[in-house]
Amino acid sequence: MSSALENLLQENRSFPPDPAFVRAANAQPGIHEQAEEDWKGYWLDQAVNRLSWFEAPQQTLDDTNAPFYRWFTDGVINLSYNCLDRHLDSSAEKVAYHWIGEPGETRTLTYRDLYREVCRFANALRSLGLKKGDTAALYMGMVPELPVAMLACARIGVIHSAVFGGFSAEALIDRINDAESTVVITQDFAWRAGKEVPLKANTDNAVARTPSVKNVIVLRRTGSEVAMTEGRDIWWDELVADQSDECEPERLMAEDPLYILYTSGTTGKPKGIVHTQGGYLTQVATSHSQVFDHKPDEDIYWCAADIGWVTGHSYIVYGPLTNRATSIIYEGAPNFPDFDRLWKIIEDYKVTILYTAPTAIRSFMKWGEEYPGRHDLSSLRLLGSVGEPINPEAWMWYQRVIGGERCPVVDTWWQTETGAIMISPLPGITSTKPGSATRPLPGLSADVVDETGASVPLGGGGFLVIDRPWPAMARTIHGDPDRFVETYWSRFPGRYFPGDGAKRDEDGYFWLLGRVDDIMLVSGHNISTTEVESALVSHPAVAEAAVVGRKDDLTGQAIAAFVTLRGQVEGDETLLRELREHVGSTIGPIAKPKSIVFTNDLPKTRSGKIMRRLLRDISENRQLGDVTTLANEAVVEEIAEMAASTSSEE
Ligand code: 6R9
Repeated sequence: MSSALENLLQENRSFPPDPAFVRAANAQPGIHEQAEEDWKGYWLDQAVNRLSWFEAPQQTLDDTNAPFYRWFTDGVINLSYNCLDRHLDSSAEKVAYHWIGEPGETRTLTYRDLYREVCRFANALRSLGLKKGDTAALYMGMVPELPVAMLACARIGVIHSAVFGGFSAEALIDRINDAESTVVITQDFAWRAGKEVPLKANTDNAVARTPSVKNVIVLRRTGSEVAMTEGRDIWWDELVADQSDECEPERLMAEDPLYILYTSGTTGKPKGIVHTQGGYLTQVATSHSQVFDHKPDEDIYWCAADIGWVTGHSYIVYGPLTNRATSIIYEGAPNFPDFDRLWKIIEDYKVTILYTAPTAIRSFMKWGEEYPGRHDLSSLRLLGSVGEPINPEAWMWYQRVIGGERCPVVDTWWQTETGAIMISPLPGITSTKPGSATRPLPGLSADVVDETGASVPLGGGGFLVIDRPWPAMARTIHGDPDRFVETYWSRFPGRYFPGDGAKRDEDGYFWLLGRVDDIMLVSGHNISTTEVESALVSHPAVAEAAVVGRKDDLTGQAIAAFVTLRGQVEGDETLLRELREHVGSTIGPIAKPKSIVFTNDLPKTRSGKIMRRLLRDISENRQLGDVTTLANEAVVEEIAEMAASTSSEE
């Protein structure tokens, strides 16, 4: 960015917390200020009070080798103990997970059940020779055995490296080789939208090119036939059959590695983000309690992300179990067998807290209100969002249609690298504004800076930075510490640069503006994709929009928009002109898209983020007229093809 980022979109709606909610909220007014008085002490208090340690830490932050920060270094802990053992006295029969298979079967795992399964599987891993410091790749769908495998690794100090079950064999190969995993834990097939995804066959293809792998453990999920390689492949059920129900948890140092999780961002080889034990669990447990206002004896909590992403690691497995939650895990697609699957689950299980992504919310909007309308959603009391900037219109729809205008909406900004939620409302404290993640959580600090690193005054936009360390921060990139420094710590020395643009309004609220790589430069103005997309989505005909800057002789870059429409709306010349005018009148003539393409779908990463880079390529290689109305099958097909062929991109 050559100058600060334009601040185009003004959003004046504001929702103060409901007094009844405030009275009972876990996080009470004043907590930000209290934490700020001694932020390191605040985090030590959270660590000691929320977690069970074999030896409680005395040390807070060690910054002697910055940016390789360390937290609570003298603490000794085991995360599976924190998630399981310590709940057994009071809550052995409490449900940890209600699991719903895509075809319709269900399972219930109490804390005692989960404890037993984890111990047995941990013993099984030990029986294969795995020990502290080894790495296991987990390539599974949304089955209870995935958290079981993660916790079993954590129990014995094995580092887990989960690879999203939607990834191809290629992506799996890179990740196994980079982490040098010695075992792959997978399943025969996974259910997805009524189809069987061949995880074992993909694993076979991968393992042919991953010399470190000695064993493959295979869970029977669908029961369809798979090839098993003698001496290498072992059925999960046979492996655990003779194992003991007890397994002594390993005493680990707070800074021992817990897991590696790969994120590719926009360019290059995937980065193996390394998280450690004590600091990670401290911040994940704290944020889970504060942001979702989670009450273990009252709530039915549902984070509808995939466990293979960081959101699932932190907010399906480690945070909720540490906080003794009862959670939902649903195996399959949200539109299977019909578009109301999620709403049916919420009604059936009386879910009180729902955490999902803007991309899902925009799909729900596109499918129409009739589907949530078929179900009683009155059990819900809080809604969360994560993964992308949430457009104000999607926020309002979520709040009204799903939340019945009674639930606070928490838009949570964070990353694989941050480990836990960083910027978010606290539902008993913060007045929310649709589209804003509001402000850093207690104990955390962030700023918006220009390219020289100077803080941008309120009302302006620029680069988001996190200007001091936090407990759940990534410790390094596996095998490439130089890249860790280069990617995150070199642009603004001493501060962490997440790669996102942001602005702050006059109240100091943060508005996330997407990846800085996506920012457009039109006639000398830096315009964020998010603001133009939000303006488009605020038109009643539009369900979803992606905009990119494409080369333009006149203006440097011109704004190219790709738009999907709601329900049965057809795109034509009239609508196209209307949309351009709508953007012009919402945020200003400078932001009017030069071209608009109506498509049935947008290319997304496997975690649901729009892949603008692909659209940019498409826009620059095609002669799109100044104003294009085409529902061009060729373009759309190409979008889909290109998206599919880059499946190794996160
Ligand atoms: C948790 C997760 C991280 C990137 C991040 C940002 C985008 C996530 C957001 C958001 C605006 C939010 N992002 N949450 N942007 N508002 N509430 O998504 O991790 O997959 O590593 O992605 O996602 O661009 O930098 P990850």
